[in-house]
Amino acid sequence: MTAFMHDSLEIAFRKSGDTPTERPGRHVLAAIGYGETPVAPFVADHGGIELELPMVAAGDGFTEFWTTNKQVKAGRMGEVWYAHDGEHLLCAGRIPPAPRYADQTEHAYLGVLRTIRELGYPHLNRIWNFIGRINEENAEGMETYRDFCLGRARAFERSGIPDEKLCAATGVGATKDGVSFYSLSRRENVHTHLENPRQVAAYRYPARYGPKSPSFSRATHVRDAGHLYVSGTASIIGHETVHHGLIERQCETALGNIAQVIGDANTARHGLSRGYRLTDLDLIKVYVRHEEHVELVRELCGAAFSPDAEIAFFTVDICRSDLLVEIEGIVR
Ligand code: 3EB
Repeated sequence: MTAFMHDSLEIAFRKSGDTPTERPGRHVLAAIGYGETPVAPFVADHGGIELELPMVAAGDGFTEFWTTNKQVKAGRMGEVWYAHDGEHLLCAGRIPPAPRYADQTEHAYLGVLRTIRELGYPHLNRIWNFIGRINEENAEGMETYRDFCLGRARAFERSGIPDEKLCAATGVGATKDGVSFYSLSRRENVHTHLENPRQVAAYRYPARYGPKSPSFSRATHVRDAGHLYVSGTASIIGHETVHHGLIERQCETALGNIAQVIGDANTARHGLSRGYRLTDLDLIKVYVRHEEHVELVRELCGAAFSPDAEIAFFTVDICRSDLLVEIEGIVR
């Protein structure tokens, strides 16, 4: 149940209710519940931060534990909660249910970008976003995902972060209204952000997908740790959704897109010293729009990934209403 990330940072999926086994010399950076009810971040008794994402139905939850071998400091800067260990910084926040999200998303992201700068961990590895009612319209008739993308893009623009510095991300639905997010960043700039030659960069998607494009790269490689964080990946070729209504084909296309991003040719193109295969991925999350597709997706993923990989499945909406499945993971 445990995945060692490198000497210092470790991420593990655990069943809800399991308390983290106290191991000498390990400190909790964050305990992130993938549960039923949203809980905004707070500093917990273990000294790290805790939050709960509304991502599952009754009883199926789990907790993602982030631990480190260094002392952790946790606190709050404005609306952003953080925990850091001298090398890694985890930030988290929650936007409560609202009639529109652009302004509050911009504010929340500006808060994250300020926090990573001021605490001295300005280089982002990875961001996760969980967006309630993601495919529903806001008070102005704009789809919530597009509304969210608008605020996020404005925050990166206002902070002067160019597209080439955008990191890997996930943007998916949630089971309750409101937006929850968390990020991981580092003190050192040891990052390479990867694109997929089969896909248009998300930050260059044409305007028909929304007033501002999604702000993320397809994967982020962290040189010293040797980790590769793979973004949420779906059945998109170029900028278009392919295989409308066909779950098996969409799942295979998403897996193919990941294989392409992490494979020898693409990693070499980005200057990395080696490439990876689907069987190198771990800490995998699979988001499936329809409950009745989960069994088939579980089979396809079971065949594609290593039998030793941690894989969690969620039934939530995906950012485009024609997408049926999205898959992410980490190579370590
Ligand atoms: C895509 O490729 C599918 O908005 O942060 C994947 C990963 C997707 C991250 C985000 C969206 C996001 O466009 C959707």
